[in-house]
Amino acid sequence: GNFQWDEYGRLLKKYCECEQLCLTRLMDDSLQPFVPSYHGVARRDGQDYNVMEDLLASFDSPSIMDCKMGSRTYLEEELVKAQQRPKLRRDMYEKMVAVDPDAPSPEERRQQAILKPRYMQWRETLSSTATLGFRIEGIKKADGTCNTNFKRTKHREQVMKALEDFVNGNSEILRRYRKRLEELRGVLEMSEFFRTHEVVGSSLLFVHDSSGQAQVWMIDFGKTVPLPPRQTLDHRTPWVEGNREDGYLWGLDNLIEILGAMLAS
Ligand code: 4IP
Ligand code: MN
Repeated sequence: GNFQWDEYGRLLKKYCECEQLCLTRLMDDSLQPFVPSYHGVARRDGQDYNVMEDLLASFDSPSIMDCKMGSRTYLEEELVKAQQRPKLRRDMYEKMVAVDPDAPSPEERRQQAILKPRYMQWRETLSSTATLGFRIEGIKKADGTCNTNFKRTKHREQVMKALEDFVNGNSEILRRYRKRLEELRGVLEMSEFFRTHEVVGSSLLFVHDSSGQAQVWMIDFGKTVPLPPRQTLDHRTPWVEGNREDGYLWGLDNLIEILGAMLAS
């Protein structure tokens, strides 16, 4: 797969230059406590890896959730590429019909293929990405159950139900997650890195265990790219093509608000 571990128990993730640049910069940013420590590049059997802290190492049978943040899951440059030289994706067509046989247009059906932005946008509107600015990608619970079947988890109530199940109804864990997310939001609003990068396809990793510790980290920076000099984002303004806004903080606001509503009920 994509991951290995080294002799120190650190995580080896298949090398990506974009991710290397981000992790390197993040080590010198105020966001450092919210990302895995980065330990450089290692080579194994001819393959390069980024070496980072294994965030699960200090947990005892952890429960884990991956939330993909933002209102857009593909880079603007991928949109430009798809316009300049369209590449038909049969694999994405197949993933689409597996979820909804009626989703392809007549033309897509004839081609048995679709463009990547079209697939990504379809995934965004099917899930909560377009309406809430984040989506649950997967949950693995301490009891070993694993669920990646959240492609149609779209509405606030569905998200709440999934979160409730993730914490087994434990409101103390929910409270700790909310506190950590509020801290993260405060740091994001001040971070130089965050202000100057388009953050797409990045996730928040939620981890808790029966000892009661509950943590959240930012992970996956394969599509987090620096903006041109002097350009900045607020991460809340709605995206229109060209403004490069990613909706990350808008999604985090919604997620925090949802946790608050769950705690109030
Ligand atoms: C996947 O779709 C995810 O969106 C991937 O994003 C994306 O990788 C894949 O694009 C796309 O097929 P499903 O989740 O519906 O399977 P992530 O890596 O964040 O999970 P990219 O390359 O955009 O990061 P392709 O082009 O790699 O297939
Ligand atoms: Mn991811």
